[in-house]
Amino acid sequence: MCNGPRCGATIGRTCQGQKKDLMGQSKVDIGRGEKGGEGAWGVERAEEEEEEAFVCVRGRESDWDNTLPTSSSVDFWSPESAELVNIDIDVDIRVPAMYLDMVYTTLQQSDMEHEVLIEDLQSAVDGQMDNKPSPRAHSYTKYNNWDNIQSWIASISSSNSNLISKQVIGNTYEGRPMTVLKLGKTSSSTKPAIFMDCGIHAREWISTAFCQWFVKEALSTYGSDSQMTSLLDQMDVFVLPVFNIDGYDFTHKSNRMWRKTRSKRSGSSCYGADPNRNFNAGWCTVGASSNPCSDTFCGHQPESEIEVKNVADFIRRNKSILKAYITIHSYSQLLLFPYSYSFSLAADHSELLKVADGASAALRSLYGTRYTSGPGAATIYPAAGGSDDWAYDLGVKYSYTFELRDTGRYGFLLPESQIEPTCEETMLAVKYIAAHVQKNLY
Ligand code: BHK
Ligand code: ZN
Repeated sequence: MCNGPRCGATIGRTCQGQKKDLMGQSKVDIGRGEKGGEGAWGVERAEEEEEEAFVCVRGRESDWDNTLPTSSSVDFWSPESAELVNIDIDVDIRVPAMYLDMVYTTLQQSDMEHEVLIEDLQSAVDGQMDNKPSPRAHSYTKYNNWDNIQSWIASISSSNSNLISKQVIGNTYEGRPMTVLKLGKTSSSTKPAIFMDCGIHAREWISTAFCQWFVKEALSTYGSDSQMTSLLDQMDVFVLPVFNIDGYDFTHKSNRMWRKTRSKRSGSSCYGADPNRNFNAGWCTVGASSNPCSDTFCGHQPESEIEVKNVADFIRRNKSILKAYITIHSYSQLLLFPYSYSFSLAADHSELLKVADGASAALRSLYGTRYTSGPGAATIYPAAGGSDDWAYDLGVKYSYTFELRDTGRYGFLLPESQIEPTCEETMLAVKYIAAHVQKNLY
């Protein structure tokens, strides 16, 4: 119930019975810096369809009363009032529609960074009230949050039990289950297999969208697409839909630009390590940082990140059947293969390059999207501790890192309207690699 001191006259009908819940929603879509970083402020235009349209914002500022003459007209959610605002704390306010222009202008004139949390409070309120388990259902053409992906994992694997099964390979640092989906026609004999993961890096949302798309496509084209049918008849494809679940969840709830895991060790105030620097492949020798606050922190030791250890253990356990390792990142439109930790060419360099070039051509055939293929060190930058190098050195020959769309126009913030074309073209490349693997089992 709305029982705060400001419930009633100044807040109006929108708040009635809703204030606490809306606070929860106000955590969506914010992108703040790390502790001690520059403050962020937020406000923007709301959908002014109704008088009750508001925006909800979050930010930091030290001097509210001086910089925001409208402070008597805005609703402080956190802290509870303008007087309680301090340096370096987050400030959430709700701005009634009629004050939007004024507040927005003030924020711009005083050069305060700001982010909109809820553009249309009324629809957030309406959405909350329709009593569904999740306000935003799973969709293949949207960036689903972890809760929706988790429900999707449960439902897709139970509704297609002839072609799909699931297996928890361990929990994340924060205790979320890491579930691998196994796609393939059930067979009495052991089948060779491909392992694919998405979402090693939390902010690369198109990556995570691709694994869901792949699973859907595999299930829906088995029996009609001859290549998919043959692939799933002869091989199994293990899909880890979200590798770095804690980080992914954090990008939905707190910081859209988070990359690393969310582990924490005493001795540093910073969180997480880069999972793609934490594999035991030339670990931390190049292109990685030993500073826990860095975005490319290699971790305290190889596989210090539980997510990395869980995946490495799974791959080691299945080493004898795994013929290909595919990891999906974004962005840059690259198809990389070993090595990244060294400029040395892989023993299988020419075959890996030939397959990568073929896959890139297949991808390009759909919408003309151009990919560059090559070994990681020479094509992007030398970087040790990557999953593809580690899998390759373990003996998984066909080891590839995709960097999906785009080349920087939107970067990590690729619009949802590009999910479908990106996934469709990427399917062609992945299927090209899979077909080669299938024909060249070793
Ligand atoms: C790929 C493979 C091995 C090492 C590094 C990379 C590049 C990748 C990274 O880990 O820095 C780029 C990236 O996340 C953006 O997706
Ligand atoms: Zn990445």
